[in-house]
Amino acid sequence: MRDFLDSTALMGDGPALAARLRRDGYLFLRGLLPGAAVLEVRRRLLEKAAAGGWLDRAHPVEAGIADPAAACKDPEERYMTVFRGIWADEALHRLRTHPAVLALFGRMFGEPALAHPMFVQRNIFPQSESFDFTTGAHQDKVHIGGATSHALWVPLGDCPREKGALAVAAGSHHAGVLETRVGGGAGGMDISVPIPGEWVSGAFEAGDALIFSDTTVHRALPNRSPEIRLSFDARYQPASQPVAETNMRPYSGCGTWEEVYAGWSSDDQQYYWKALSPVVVPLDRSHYERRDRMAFAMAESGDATARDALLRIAQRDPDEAKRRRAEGLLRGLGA
Ligand SMILES: O=C(O)CCC(=O)C(=O)O
Repeated sequence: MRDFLDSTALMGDGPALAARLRRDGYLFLRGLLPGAAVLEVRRRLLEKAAAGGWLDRAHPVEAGIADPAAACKDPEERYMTVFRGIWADEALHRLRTHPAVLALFGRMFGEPALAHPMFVQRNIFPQSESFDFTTGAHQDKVHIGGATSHALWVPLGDCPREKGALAVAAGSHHAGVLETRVGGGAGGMDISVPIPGEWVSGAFEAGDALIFSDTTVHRALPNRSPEIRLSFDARYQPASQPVAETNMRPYSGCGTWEEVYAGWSSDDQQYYWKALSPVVVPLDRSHYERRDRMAFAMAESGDATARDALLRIAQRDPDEAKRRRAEGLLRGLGA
């Protein structure tokens, strides 16, 4: 797999960045965020991971070495118990609204950028024979909805390929929204057709960032290191365009904004989006409905690969009857 094309030299030129993003579907930028700020967030999150029992006590917390016996994943309850405190971290939230990030998207959009209030923070335990949560090839559009948005993927600390760096299929965004099947990794909706474009990836240092469009196919490389791979991915769009309501809430399972902000030491960046008066629209749920029908059919025929999708339905679907059905099928699969 070839290295990302480095677009750092274009960082100050919004129209040139936008043109390259339109052409390739991604931008790799070194040092978009100050490395020290990223490492400080890493330190804060690792303290919480250690307190939650995720780390190997034989190593310093800063090394981030996982305790394999603690391996867990979103949305399992033992993951969420620790994750809620991690996701609420105020320094983490401020990283995705860092002035350098908002200014970059503003330059590209030619208008103020809205950072979606909802964003994802990921803690990917090392891959092993008994554990794998490697993100499969997917597009974000089906999850994010609304107007065209762009993702910012930032590893919290250095992230060589073998620690599970992200890879994108350059040029794949030109093909529009592709067919999906039930997948095991994040989101549970993987591409089911041949993927257009060329896969590229690279080694990230603290502060480096990857931007990609909501129809750019991307996936993670497996985490073959002994460390937990910490990262966040947030989404941005021109503030004048509609945003799906699901992006206005805290991350699923993390409570209300009041609960998230309750432990903050300052109100800096709380409810920052209100000043932009975003136009909020419903999420087009048809992609989830299709995935869920497939997951139910798979589970009914005893296919345990539907488990992660069923867990998401059981914990997150707004329809109670679907949540119950997913719970029943999970019991049937022995989960
Ligand atoms: O970090 C990962 O493993 C997946 C990230 C991703 O899918 C995204 O940023 O949209």
